[in-house]
Amino acid sequence: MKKVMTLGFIKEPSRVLLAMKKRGFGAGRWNGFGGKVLPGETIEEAMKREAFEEVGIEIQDMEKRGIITFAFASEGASASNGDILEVHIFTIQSFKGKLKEGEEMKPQWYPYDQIPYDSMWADDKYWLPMFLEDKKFHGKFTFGEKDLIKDYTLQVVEEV
Ligand code: UAN
Repeated sequence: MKKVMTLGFIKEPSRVLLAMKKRGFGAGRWNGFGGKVLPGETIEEAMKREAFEEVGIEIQDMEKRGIITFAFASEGASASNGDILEVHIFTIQSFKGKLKEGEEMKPQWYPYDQIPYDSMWADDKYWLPMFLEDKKFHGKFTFGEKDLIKDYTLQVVEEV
């Protein structure tokens, strides 16, 4: 089944906000914040809702920077066999409110040269550097057993 998801990062000139996922799919990994788009919601509405629920901020300005499709080929992978996740990745350029830790996410700033790639999804080390350089991109990653990448494609694009 295909699930459409959002993933947002707040980026400053030398640091980026990551969040530790405390429960559910991807728990124990640093990532952006976000989640599933609900029926009747636009992707942007879902990004705003998740930002408020997970780290307590009200997004005022954001821009889509990437779309990555994840396929899970093996039953040993984290999602069910055959699942496709289409993740829309946003940079959050301005927001209101104070960042807070919630039940699902613990936010923390990381300097660009100290990103904890070993505690993130295996794909992040491929596309997050592009994101931090303000590139736009499309990608597709296939995961096999133990959440290892079996193959991938990743391109810089003019328009997301
Ligand atoms: O960065 C990610 N990598 C990510 N963010 C949300 N989801 C569901 C993600 N999945 C992966 N790799 C499978």
